[in-house]
Order: sequence, then C-alpha cells, then structure tokens
Amino acid sequence: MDLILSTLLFCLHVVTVTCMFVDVVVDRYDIPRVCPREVQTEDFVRYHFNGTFFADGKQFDSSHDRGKAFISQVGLGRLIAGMDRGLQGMCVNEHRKITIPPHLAYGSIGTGGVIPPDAVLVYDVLLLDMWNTEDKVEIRTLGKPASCNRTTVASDFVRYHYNGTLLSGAAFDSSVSRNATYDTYLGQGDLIKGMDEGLLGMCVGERRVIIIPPFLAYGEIGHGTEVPPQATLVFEVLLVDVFNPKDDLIVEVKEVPEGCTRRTLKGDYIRYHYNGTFQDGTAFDSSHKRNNTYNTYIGMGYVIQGMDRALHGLCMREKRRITIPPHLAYGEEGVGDLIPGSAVLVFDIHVIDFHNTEDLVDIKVTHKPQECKVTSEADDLIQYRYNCSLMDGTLLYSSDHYDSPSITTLGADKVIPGLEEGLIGMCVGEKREVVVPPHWGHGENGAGGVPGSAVLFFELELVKLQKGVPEGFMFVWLGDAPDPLFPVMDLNGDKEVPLEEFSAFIFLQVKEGKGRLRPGVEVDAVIEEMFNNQDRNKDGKIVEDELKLQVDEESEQVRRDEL
Ligand SMILES: *[C@@H]1O[C@H](CO)[C@@H](O)[C@H](O)[C@H]1NC(C)=O
Ligand SMILES: *[C@@H]1O[C@H](CO)[C@@H](O)[C@H](O)[C@H]1NC(C)=O
Ligand SMILES: *[C@@H]1O[C@H](CO)[C@@H](O)[C@H](O)[C@H]1NC(C)=O
Ligand SMILES: *[C@@H]1O[C@H](CO)[C@@H](O)[C@H](O)[C@H]1NC(C)=O
Ligand SMILES: *[C@@H]1O[C@H](CO)[C@@H](O)[C@H](O)[C@H]1NC(C)=O
Ligand SMILES: *[C@@H]1O[C@H](CO)[C@@H](O)[C@H](O)[C@H]1NC(C)=O
Ligand SMILES: *[C@@H]1O[C@H](CO)[C@@H](O)[C@H](O)[C@H]1NC(C)=O
Ligand SMILES: [Ca+2]
Ligand SMILES: [Ca+2]
Repeated sequence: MDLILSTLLFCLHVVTVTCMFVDVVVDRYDIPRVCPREVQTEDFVRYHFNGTFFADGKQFDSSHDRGKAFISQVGLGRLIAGMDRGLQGMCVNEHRKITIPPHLAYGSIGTGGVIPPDAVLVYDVLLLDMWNTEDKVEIRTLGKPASCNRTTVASDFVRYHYNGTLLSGAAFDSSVSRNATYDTYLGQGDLIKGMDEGLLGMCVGERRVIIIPPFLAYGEIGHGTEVPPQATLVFEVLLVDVFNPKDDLIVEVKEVPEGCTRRTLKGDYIRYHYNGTFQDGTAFDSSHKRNNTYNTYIGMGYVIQGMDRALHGLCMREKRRITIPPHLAYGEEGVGDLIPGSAVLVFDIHVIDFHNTEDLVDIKVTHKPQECKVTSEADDLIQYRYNCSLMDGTLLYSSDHYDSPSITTLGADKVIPGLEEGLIGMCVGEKREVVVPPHWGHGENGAGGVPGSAVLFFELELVKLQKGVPEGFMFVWLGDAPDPLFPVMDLNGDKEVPLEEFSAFIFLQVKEGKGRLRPGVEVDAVIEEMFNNQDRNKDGKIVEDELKLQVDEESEQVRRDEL
C-alpha cells in the first residue's frame, strides 16, 4: 500500500515534467471490508473491466462490450505485464484503477489500430471471482447441534435447505424460493462434485458454508443464465433430514417403570400419547393437542409399519423414542402438507395402558390380616375404601373424597364387574391392587372421567363386612328352618303370635346364629313387614293356620323369604 502510494505521488509529481510512469500505478478505490483471499500468481480471475487511454480518457475496450466477464490466469504472462502485476493482492468485489505504462503494456509499437504506440492504459477493474487449480472444496461450519448422533455419508439420502451465491455474493438459487428442501442421494453423482463432497459428515441441524471452485461446480459451461462460466459457488446449507435406505427403525427406551411384568404383544389394544417431530426437531403432530391418547391395535397394520413394530414389547407407562425412516413411514410421497416426502419421523411415545379382550381382572393382595376367616361374597353388604386411577397414575376417583367409605351390596350389579370381582373373597382389613381391563370396566366408550377403552387401577381396602341374604330376601335361615315352625315361634305357647312375639323370635334366631336378616336395612320396619305378610286377616296376630297355609301353598322361596 505504502509503496503504491509513493509511486503514485512520484508519478503525479513528474507528470507535469515528462509524464513518465516507471511502474504500474494501482488505485484501490473501493475495497470490500471482508477480504478472505487475495489474488496471487497462478490464480485464475474473472473480472469486469473498462480500459481507457490515460491521455484522453477514451475507452478502447470493455468486458461489458464483450457481454461477459473476462477470465484469465494471473502472473504467468497471459496478460500484459502491467495487468499481471496490477491484479496482485486484489479481493473479490474490489474496484481498482490500474494505470499501466507502455513498457508494461503494448510498448512502443501498440496493437494494430486499437492501441497506439507508447500509450499509457488505465484499467478500471471489478474482481468477480478467483480460484486456483489447487483449490479444494472449502467447508465452514456455522452452527452444529450439541448432540449429533449421525453424520452424512455417501449413499445417504439427504434433505437440505440452501442459499446459493456466487463468490461476489450475487444469489443464483435458493431452496427457499421453492418452499421445499432439496432432496437427493449423496455420492451418486446426482449433485455437482463439490456439493457431493461438501455435504459429507454433516449433522441434521448443522449449518455450513460450502465454497466450491468452478472445476468442481459447473466449470467452463456454467449453468443456465444464473451461473456464469468458471464461477466459484458458495452454498449456505442447513441439513434438515438424513437417512439411508438400509436404515432400520431406531428404538430408544427412555423410561421403563419398575416391576413391569406384562409387555405388549400383537393383537393388544394400546393407548399412548405421542409427540411427532422431524429430525430437526420441528413438530408435526401430537396426541396432546387432541386431549386424547392415540389408540390402536398392535401389529395389525393400522399404523405405519415402523410404529407397528415399535409398539411391541412395551410396558405400561414406558417411554420410548422411535426414529422411523421414510420407507417404514410415509415413503417418498409424504402426507399432504403435513409430512414431506422422504421424511424421517421421530416419535416420543408414552404408553398409558394396553389390554387384550382375553384379559381377566388382575388381583394382587397387598395386605392380608392374620385373622381372615370370613370373606366377602355375593349378597354381602360391604364398606370399602378405594382409589381409582388410570394406569399412568392419574387419580380419577377416591373414597377419600367423601366423608365415609363406599358401601355396596356385592352381586347386586351396583359397581363395574371388574371392581365387583376385585372385592370378592376379601376379609376385613385386607388390601388389594386390582387392574381392570375395559371390558370389565366402562368399555370402549368410557364413562364420566374414564376415557374410552381405559384400563383402570384400583387400590382397595375392605373396612366392614356384613353377611347378606339373597336378592329379594329379607331373612334367611342359615340351616334348615324349624319344622313345624309355628310351635317354635309361639314362644309362650298361647297359639297366637303377635308382632312383639314375632319380633322377639326373629331376633332370637339372629342371636343364636340360626338366621340372618338383610343387612343395611331398617330392622324394625322389615320385621313388621314380614309380620304383616303372615298376618293374613290383619287381626294383629299370626295363628298356626295362617302360617301353615303359607307353607303349604307357596314355594320354598316364600317360606325362606318371609319365614
Ligand atoms: C465500466 O463502465 C460501466 C458503464 O459503462 C460501468 O457500469 C462499470 O461500473 C465500469 N467499471 C467496471 C469495472 O466495469
Ligand atoms: C444419540 O445420542 C444420545 C447421547 O449421546 C444417546 O443417548 C442416544 O441413544 C443416541 N440416539 C441414537 C438414535 O443413536
Ligand atoms: C437462506 O436465506 C433466507 C433469507 O435470507 C434465510 O431465511 C435462510 O435461513 C437461508 N437459508 C440457509 C440454508 O442459509
Ligand atoms: C410455502 O409454504 C407455506 C407454508 O406451508 C405456504 O403457506 C405457502 O403458500 C407456500 N408458498 C409457496 C410458494 O408454495
Ligand atoms: C410432548 O411434549 C409435551 C410438551 O413438551 C410434553 O409435556 C409431553 O410430555 C410430551 N409427550 C410425550 C409423549 O413425550
Ligand atoms: C383440551 O383440554 C383443555 C383443558 O381442559 C382445553 O382448554 C382445550 O380446549 C382442549 N382441547 C381440545 C382439542 O379438546
Ligand atoms: C388412596 O390413596 C391415598 C393417597 O395415596 C392413600 O393414602 C390411601 O391409603 C389410598 N387408599 C387405598 C384404599 O389404598
Ligand atoms: Ca304366643
Ligand atoms: Ca291373624
């Protein structure tokens, strides 16, 4: 720089005297702020120029008149010596004015008709491109995701976005303008050589600049109207997706709950949540946004092939990440606007539950009192505490939400069959965990807060047990009824039984363990009703004939029911 300036000054000083230029004078009047590379001997250059005479400023040549930039190699005598020198150290996009004395141009002879003898020439030059036969594809990584499991190799199929510019910065192509990634195989010659090389070793989500010399790009021919001959190409690339046709499903188990005994099999019906993303993390679907699990049968081809396989061998509450290559997903076609062709899909799934129509109610006794002789059965009136949850732990109902434990009569169809099953055979103080498949619960449609086809998890504790009487009965004999009955009932032997005596008789039977009243009912009212049924003529007392009549006429059921 200093040298050039002093030469220039010297020149200006002498110009008034003899106008003798001793060397090339370079005026770098517009230098770009960023200049990664400067022209050296043997570099090829592509530039625009206007050539004028120093003496009168008249133009004798211009690349613009030729309709294309000028291409040459520097420092090897292919240019006039002044240009060989004057282009040294130039940056792309730099403008310079190169003033060349005749002995470094066309000398005392000039060239036929165009350049007169002893002409000082002034070239206004704009450098557009430079490269060297030694150049290689240059890669600059702009950004890389923190974790990168896989980098591209030849024969991979990649989908990427790019902006393509010339070395001067002029844009010539972009995937953005097409609104779609560029999709291609690597290393199969489908791309220009430099791109095939520059895209290797890349992670999804990585952004890089790939600078490709012309001989690894479109060379002497160029490409269309956008890429001129001998152009260095600069691609800014963002890798969106990669897979190999040889890829199989990748299943990463993220979380398996302890004590998982049963795993999904073909034919099971599964309910799970999922988030679906592309490899670059862009979400395309989620079950959460529908507030519902995704439900399907496993291994029946109802979901994409990769998912159908990945759903095997899962535990309830398990979390997995499943990466599915397009040939096991939606293939080259994709799905409308939702999933582009050849997209790799990444699913995070969380299994809520699964079941098979053959599943039974699963009962696990978690606590059994030492004293456990009397156990619950049909007709018994029981009090129990319970928690009812989904298999992922979501609590739906609990008896703790009420003032007192739940009360029910077993076998009376008051609770779902699975719960009924779980409550049978318990003794007071016993605790159980009971898994109820939907066909023993609320079925496909669910109920209240219970989603359709949900498996339910119950924690049960039997608090109180009162042995019961069969449906429709108020009192039953525990052994054989006394026969004949009337004399036993007529406690004072006066041949008639008023309500008080009848009542005393019934209580005596219960006390002695010979009979049982229906539990959970208003005892006096029931006894009075039983008495009234026997006292046919409504005179306030039962006589032997009234009772006898009953026994002879009616079925055994009536005798046991009403006495
Ligand atoms: C040459 O002249 C043209 C117009 O005649 C101008 O646009 C251009 O900037 C000049 N300089 C170069 C280096 O092309
Ligand atoms: C990706 O890398 C992470 C961390 O290194 C690892 O946990 C995970 O299993 C890998 N995933 C795949 C698909 O290889
Ligand atoms: C391409 O350019 C557009 C517009 O400047 C930008 O939004 C996009 O990120 C660029 N893409 C790449 C791959 O560099
Ligand atoms: C590009 O994609 C966006 C979002 O999918 C869409 O809204 C837009 O119309 C598309 N543009 C073109 C030119 O296809
Ligand atoms: C899906 O993403 C949401 C939000 O990040 C998260 O709360 C949920 O647990 C994810 N679901 C699955 C199945 O990974
Ligand atoms: C999902 O549930 C939330 C909260 O209960 C509600 O705001 C939202 O509208 C629901 N979305 C759908 C699609 O049902
Ligand atoms: C229900 O859950 C609560 C809270 O975990 C617990 O204290 C209670 O014992 C559970 N009830 C039963 C019957 O297990
Ligand atoms: Ca009597
Ligand atoms: Ca009577």
